[in-house]
Amino acid sequence: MNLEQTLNEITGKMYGKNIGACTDAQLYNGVLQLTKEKMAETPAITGDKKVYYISMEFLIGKLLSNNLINLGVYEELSDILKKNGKNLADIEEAEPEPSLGNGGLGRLAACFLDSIATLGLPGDGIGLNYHFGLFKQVFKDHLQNAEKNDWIQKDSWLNNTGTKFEVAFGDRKVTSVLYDIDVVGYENGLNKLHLFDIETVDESLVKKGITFDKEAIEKNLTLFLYPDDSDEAGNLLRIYQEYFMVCNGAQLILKEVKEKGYDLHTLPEHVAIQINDTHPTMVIPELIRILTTEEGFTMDEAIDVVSRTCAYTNHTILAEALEKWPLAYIEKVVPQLVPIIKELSDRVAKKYKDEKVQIIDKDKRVHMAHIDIHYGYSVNGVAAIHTEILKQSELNHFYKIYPEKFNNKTNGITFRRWLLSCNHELAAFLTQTIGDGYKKDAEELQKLLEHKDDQAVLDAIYDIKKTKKIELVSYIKDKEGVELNPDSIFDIQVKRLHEYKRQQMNALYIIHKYLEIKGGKKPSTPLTFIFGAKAAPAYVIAQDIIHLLLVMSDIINNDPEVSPYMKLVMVENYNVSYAEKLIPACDISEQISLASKEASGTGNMKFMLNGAVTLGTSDGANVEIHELVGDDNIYIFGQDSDTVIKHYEKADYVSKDYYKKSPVIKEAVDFIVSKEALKVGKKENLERLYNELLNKDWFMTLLDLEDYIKVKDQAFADYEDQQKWKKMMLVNIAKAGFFSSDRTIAEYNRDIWKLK
Ligand code: CR6
Repeated sequence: MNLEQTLNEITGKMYGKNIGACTDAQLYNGVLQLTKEKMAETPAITGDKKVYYISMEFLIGKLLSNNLINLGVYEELSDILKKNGKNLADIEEAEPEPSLGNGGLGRLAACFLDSIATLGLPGDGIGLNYHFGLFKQVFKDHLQNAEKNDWIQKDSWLNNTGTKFEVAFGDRKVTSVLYDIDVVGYENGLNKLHLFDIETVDESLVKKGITFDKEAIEKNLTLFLYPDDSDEAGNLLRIYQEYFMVCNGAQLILKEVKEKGYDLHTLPEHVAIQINDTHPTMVIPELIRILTTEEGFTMDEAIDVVSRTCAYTNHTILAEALEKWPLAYIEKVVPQLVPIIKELSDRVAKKYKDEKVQIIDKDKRVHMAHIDIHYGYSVNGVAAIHTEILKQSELNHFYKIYPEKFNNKTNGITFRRWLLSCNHELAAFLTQTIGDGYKKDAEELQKLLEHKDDQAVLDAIYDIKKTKKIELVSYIKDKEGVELNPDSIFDIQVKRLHEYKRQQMNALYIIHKYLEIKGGKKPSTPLTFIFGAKAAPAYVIAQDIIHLLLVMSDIINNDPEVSPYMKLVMVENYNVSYAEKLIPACDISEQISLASKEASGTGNMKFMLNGAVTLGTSDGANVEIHELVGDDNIYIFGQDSDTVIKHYEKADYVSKDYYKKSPVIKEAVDFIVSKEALKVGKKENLERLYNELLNKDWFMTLLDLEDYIKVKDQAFADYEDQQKWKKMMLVNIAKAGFFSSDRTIAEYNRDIWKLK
């Protein structure tokens, strides 16, 4: 049976209709079924040794388009649907986006699974199946509201495996259920994403917005990703979730190893466990617990075997994100781990006197990262500069003990999703120009450099950008009700909202531009500023920044004197699907974190690959982008990380000094609490933000603001020179190959996992 006949048979059985008679939603279900059948026929990737990537988040995004591409049937199916009067893009719209991640770390995990399978390496993900995942963002009265994100439908990518495990907590025993999502490599075999759920989960527990009874663990355990942890109950719930994940993960791993007939003493020869940030750290003491209590290992043996199996990736130097759980909390949730954690801590204390490397500190808090570093065999950062900062300052005390454990793995992105799927036009054009070798070997994108002076190629790249801008304009009109001008410059900042990422600095630039236009100085090409960001519900200042952006968009877009020259839109509920529409349409990619604070960033790579030019600080992977494209194809501004780290060490940064010194800064900051802003916005939020900037400004917005304005103005001026801009676009695309997650995963495998 050919693909068309099979699909007709499926829709016939499901709805009693042929393809042409189905609605898009029905067809989505039909194509889902078809794709799942195709995947089930794909051979599993096997081998002597397997990697397990354990992560609290897997921000996988919609899967249909990617799976079809990886299975090699996207074009064929698209044609079949067209023949039947249907459009694959419309059908993709019907897919709900899984809500299993938050930001870069979760998206990275998803890109990695794609690359692991694409490289033909045996490797599965282990995580949780959150029913409402990360909240859905809704704007009301210029404020963010959080609602539950009900993404799981009757038919979905989740397959109930029937596998169940018992998980014992201090105060209760629960049973898990394992759901799997198939992960198919690009023209390669099949791995799995294992998502554990709790048998007794109860969605009806959620009452208003995202509030629920935090103590009803049996019912709430897998409802939300990162439930509010501003109180003790929230913290405990996080520990319940983390232990639930690793206890299930450890049981699954050991079961698979035993089924293959391997002796558990040889675990490191057959298994590598990559610990994605500190959340899965308890897998270390949990494995030790199982091996010593159930498998007859001595403590020394268990510690040795586990330490040679587990590897840790650090994703941040922000202290708030490096978990330190009070021992008393762990005692309450998983008392059985406490003796093991104490044993691990005692062994360290005996060997090393330095307080900075202890596992349990004087205040009886357990430093999760310290467990990973002492009892794992590899510690990696996620971009060159980030790893250097870990070695030289953040984790220097550990680096001195274990220099051989430290290594860098600069992040990457899967080109299947971030080029082939989200930008069919560019992918097709690249294939036509340089052949399709780049699809398997991303470095082949460099062949594009041979066309640097080829006018037809330069024009085509520019035209594709225009096409994607027009598509985005219509999408945004539909979704947000704002009319944008596709002939304007699209300047985009999309990422989680956090002060270190400095959306507030971009907002101050926008205020500055607005005031300039009001004063009669008009930009020669109109400007469009686009933001997308969710703020953690308990993060007050981040909410205030969203408020300011929404207030400014109201003021700017409704001012007939200003709106022909500039527009501002903050898109609602920014997620992976939105990113796939925004990134191909971007001219200028905003990567403006305070130097030293963004471990890597991965959005920066996605924008570059799609022909946007980066405006950024010397931070994270921006540094490597800069090295690759050279000074002429990027806009770098602001203080470097050494300077910033010194300011932190000496605590000598005073934002008010910058405010007083610079009339431009003062004018922009004062506008936040001006009559005009207060007429539209809320006094409480705007004043709080104003005070924060003047009196705290932990992430040094005002330090870099003037340079930011100068360099950004230069970028806008350069855009006028179309020829110059087209060449910059071309160089950025051509140099993006390094950021393929296939390269990253090949390095993880070469240096850390060592799978065949
Ligand atoms: N927020 C880093 O901040 C990095 C990703 C993936 C982050 C970001 O720079 O690109 O991880 N860190 O490595 C954490 O989530 C802790 C992120 O996503």
